[in-house]
Amino acid sequence: MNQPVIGIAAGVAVVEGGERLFAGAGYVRAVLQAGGCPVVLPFTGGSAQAGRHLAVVDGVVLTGGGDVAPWLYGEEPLPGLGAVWPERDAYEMALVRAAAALGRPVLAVCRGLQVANVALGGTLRQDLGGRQGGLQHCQESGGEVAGHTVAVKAGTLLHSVLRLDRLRTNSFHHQAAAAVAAGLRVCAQAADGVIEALEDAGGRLLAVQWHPERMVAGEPAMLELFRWLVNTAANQGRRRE
Ligand SMILES: [Mn+2]
Repeated sequence: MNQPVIGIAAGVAVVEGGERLFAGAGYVRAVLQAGGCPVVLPFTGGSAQAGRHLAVVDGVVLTGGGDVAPWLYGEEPLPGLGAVWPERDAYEMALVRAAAALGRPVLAVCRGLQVANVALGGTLRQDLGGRQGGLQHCQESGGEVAGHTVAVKAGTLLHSVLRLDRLRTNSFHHQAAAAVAAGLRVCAQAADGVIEALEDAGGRLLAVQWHPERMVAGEPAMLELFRWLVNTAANQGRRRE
């Protein structure tokens, strides 16, 4: 196939009272650099749009953003929970399930890992903040700066993509996966045990808790995640006549 089309799930911000849907330029550039054709997927039409969007894209990037609503994994809100945006949660969870049903590849980043885990039946830690013995997972430094170390498990898809046993990543999350969804497995962890990456057994979902799109310039392995997505989309995307 020529250039696979990669849908980038839109983020949301309120600017001067107006709701804006956007894609971080880092995701767009990383998809382009990996050989894909990026398009932005708005969540506004709700979960019904997810299937239609997958009819026009070959692969998906789930992007960073706010917290996942805890009632989606059966919990009440705890004091450390941040702002939630239920409309975005509903769309992205439908997108994950529809992509899994169709076998379309998904690269899930930061919040995207949390969305994917919840969509497939897992749960989250609502707030890592201040845990005894915990590492700094909300770094003060910029996204291009590598923070804590992540250990990558041998024999995993992630290991075959990164070709590294360990790497230092940026870290901008205060939530993390708790119970891992059936069908997913842990493929990387930080030294404090926090889950830093998940993957599915079928090789169609890679989810990382860090932001690879912000480290592409300084760490070549980060682009490999986007290359995996684009190459898998070229093989597993929409059927071409
Ligand atoms: Mn982290």
